[in-house]
Parts: sequence; structure tokens; C-alpha cells
Amino acid sequence: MIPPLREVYKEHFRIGAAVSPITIKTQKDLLVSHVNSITAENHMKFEHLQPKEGEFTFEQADEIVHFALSNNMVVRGHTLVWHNQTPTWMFYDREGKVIGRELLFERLKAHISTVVRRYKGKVYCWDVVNEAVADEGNDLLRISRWSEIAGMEFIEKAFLYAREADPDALLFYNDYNESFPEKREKIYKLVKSLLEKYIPVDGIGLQAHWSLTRPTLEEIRLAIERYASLGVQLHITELDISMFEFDDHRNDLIKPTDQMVDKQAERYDQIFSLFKEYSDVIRNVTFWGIADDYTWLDNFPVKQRKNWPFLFDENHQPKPAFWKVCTC
Ligand code: HAH
Repeated sequence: MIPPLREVYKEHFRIGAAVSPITIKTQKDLLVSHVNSITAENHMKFEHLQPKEGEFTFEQADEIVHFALSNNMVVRGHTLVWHNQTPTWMFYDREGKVIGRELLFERLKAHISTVVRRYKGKVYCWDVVNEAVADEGNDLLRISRWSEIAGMEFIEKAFLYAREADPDALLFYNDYNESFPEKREKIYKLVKSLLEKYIPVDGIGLQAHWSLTRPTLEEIRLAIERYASLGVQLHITELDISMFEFDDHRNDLIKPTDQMVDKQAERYDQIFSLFKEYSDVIRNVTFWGIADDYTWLDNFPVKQRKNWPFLFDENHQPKPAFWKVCTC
């Protein structure tokens, strides 16, 4: 008997998975058994929902929302503002010139109001802004079209527009490399400054694209404590444990070594124990997929290299990591 993860962790946090219109079919049984929270991996991103100005395409996002709600799952909305997967029309006028902040805010408000209102009462929280913080250097913000045109203000406006469109949805700032000290402090500083200006931020999303060794458990703990000290809730939003270190580009494996599989099990064990310790602040733990037959890591950071980041294998069978995590 395979215990449903969502039951095992019921007292602690929701268990989620990122899906597509394809995987809600191909991975349906696993999803229905084990998760009670759903994120669209791609189909709620700007380029999918409003590929041309004023032309909204909701069919596939609707399909995902319908799947979730008819299986007693909640939906995490991902994502309203991001530097990637945003159509170029957003930033240009009819003459092909980069627009100014007023028009940017107008378009931003139109997008957020339309999307957030459509899913009011159906999407319980939104990643309002994704990955706005710079990875390196002294600058707080990543250089992007958004920050070039509007500095910090695009972030503030996004949260204000989202709150206005659905006062009941939880609003999150979401980022990666969130547990490394340097970036952790920048994310902390950003969210702190937003809160000081009464910008409605309810939570921080820790993407948690991690490897077998990094970040260390201690770094993860410190990140959780630091973010929680702001009084916001935390979601683990995109969890996967890559079999490869970020800089390791080897692509000679057709299956993971036994050593990798064991190490991954131990790592998942430690991570979930830690999450449980902090389950008063961590309210949702979402995987960026559910089983090893489909993961974005098959193409990132190395193209066409198989990876095996989840608790279930390519045949949807529980891996050693699953058995560690489910003995709660
Ligand atoms: C995430 N970025 C995004 O939030 C998600 O929307 C996407 O599907 C996959 C991963 C992680 C990331 C990145 O975009 C660039 C460099 C490192 C990590």
C-alpha cells in the first residue's frame, strides 16, 4: 500500500505539483492520490494568457483549474510578472519605441485585473512577482524591461493591483537561489521594504530548485528563519532535487547511479524533516512536477540530458526517496 503524501502531511502543509494540460492526463493517478495543490508550470504565464494585447487565451489554464477543483485541490497561480515568457508587445508602443512607466502600469493593471478576477475564488494564492532580484553584484533588482522602465515601482503596483482584483487571494514574492546567503539577504531586503510601504505581500515563495548537496541544510534553515522573521508565510513553490550539481555538465548516464538514488533519498528525508519543523510558517510544499518521466531539468541547465529529481520514477513507481518522506 502506497500512502498518499497529501494525507501523510495533512497536519503540516499542503503537497503540490506543477502540471501541464498533458501531465494532468499522463500523470493523473499520481496527482489525484498524492497532491492537494496544483500549479500550472507554464499555462498561467503572461505569454500564454495574453499573447497579443487585449486577446486573452484562457482555455488551457481553465482546463488545469478545472482539473484541480474537481479533484479537491487548491490552485497556486504562477505567475503575474516575470522577466521571462512575457510577450514583447508589453514593452513597446505602436511606433516600436519602448514605452514609459504610465503605459506600463496601465497594461500591467489590465493584465492583472483580468487574470486575477477571472480566477477569483479559484486560485487561492498568486506568485505576483517572480525572480525580480539580481543574482549577483550590488544591485538589488535584476535588470529587465520591467526594472528599466519602472524601477521598484512595477513590483509595488503589481501587488496593489492583485490585491484590488481579489482581496482574498494570498500574494507571494517568488524566487530561486533563495537559500544562498547573498541572494537571501536581497530578497529579505526587498520584501521588508515592500512591507514597510504597506504593499500587500502575504508570503515568500522559495522555489527550491536544489541539488544533492546544495544549498546545505543549514543554509535552508537560515533562509526559512530569515524570511519567517518578516511575519509572512512561506511556500516551497518549485521543489526538485537534481542529480547533478549546477556546474556538472556530464551527460553520459541513462539511469541514475545507485549512489545518487541513495543520496537523493537521504536529502529528501532531511529536507522534509526540516520543513516539518517549520510547518507553522511553511503552508505549502509544491514539487515542480511529480514523476521522473517529465521534468524541465531534462533541458536545464543542460539540453537533452535526462534528470531524475522527484519521489516517483519514470514508471510512476515510488523511489527510495518516497519511502523516506512518507514515514512521517
Ligand atoms: C523557474 N525559474 C521558474 O519560476 C518557472 O516558471 C520555470 O518553469 C522553471 C523554473 C528558475 C530559474 C530560472 O528561470 C533561470 C535560472 C535559474 C533558475
